[in-house]
Amino acid sequence: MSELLVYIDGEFVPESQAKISVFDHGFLYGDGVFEGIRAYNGKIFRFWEHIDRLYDSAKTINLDIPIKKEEFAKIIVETLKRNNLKDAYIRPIVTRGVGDLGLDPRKCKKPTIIVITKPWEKLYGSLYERGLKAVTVTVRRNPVDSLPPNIKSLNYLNNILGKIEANVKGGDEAIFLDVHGYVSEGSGDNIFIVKKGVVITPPAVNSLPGITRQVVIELLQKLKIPFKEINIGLYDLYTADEVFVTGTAAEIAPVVMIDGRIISDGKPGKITRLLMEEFKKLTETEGVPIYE
Ligand code: PXG
Repeated sequence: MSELLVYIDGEFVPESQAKISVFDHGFLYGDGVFEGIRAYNGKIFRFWEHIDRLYDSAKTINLDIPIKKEEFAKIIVETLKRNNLKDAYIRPIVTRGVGDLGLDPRKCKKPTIIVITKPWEKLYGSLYERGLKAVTVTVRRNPVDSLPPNIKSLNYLNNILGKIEANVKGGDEAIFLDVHGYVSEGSGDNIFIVKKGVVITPPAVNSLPGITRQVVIELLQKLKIPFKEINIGLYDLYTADEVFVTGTAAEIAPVVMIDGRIISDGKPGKITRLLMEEFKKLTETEGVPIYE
């Protein structure tokens, strides 16, 4: 079988040869931004929302992506086409580019643009039926006035530290609190709770403004399910009727235990399951076609 191709700075190269310089500041300092996008059955889900967020992340770190959004989108579509993919995970990356060993970004003359595409494999396997066990972690989500957690940056050490702690504690996913003790998000997903028929998620101030999160909010409006965006604490998590996490990779995944507390009856909740079904329908109908 021939290798998949990766786009790097204007060229499509086989995966085994897809390499960047050791002087690239994306590698040296995690100085760059990325996205995680899905294509379902030949259609790219919420494509422009992801492109917009990529450019917003870049703007926040003062990284000027040297091509227009439309051109970037074309490169992504072309990468999928060359790899003959219909169901895919898409990873666009823009780094500060090649510089010297100093961290000054002014030494980096040209951002590096990379697009990796892979056939899709489900993230949590059987956990969609059984539900995830989550644990809160002692490491706090980056504060907004430090490294804003709203940026999808290549600097994911904060998330990885949380994930390591979850692994040690035997959790399927880490739940971060912010520096004030409010619930922030998972290591790679946003979090929702359901209490007395109301769906609640924290405002995306101390977390990534997830695109799946936004899709869920739209679904709640369509289904006329009451929804609130307010800060929540540990008490709200433990006493919720339902908890679920959302993300491009995770989609919507039920959480049935947090820090050893069983959520409700320990089974994925009714509203969670309804949202999972409705989300699936959307991914089957919406999206920007790859092959016209
Ligand atoms: N919060 C964080 C910190 C994320 O990284 C989400 C929320 C969900 O956002 P979207 O837009 O996807 O609904 C993410 C995205 C992984 C992995 O391996 C996950 C993400 C990125 C890269 C890898 O689980 N998540």
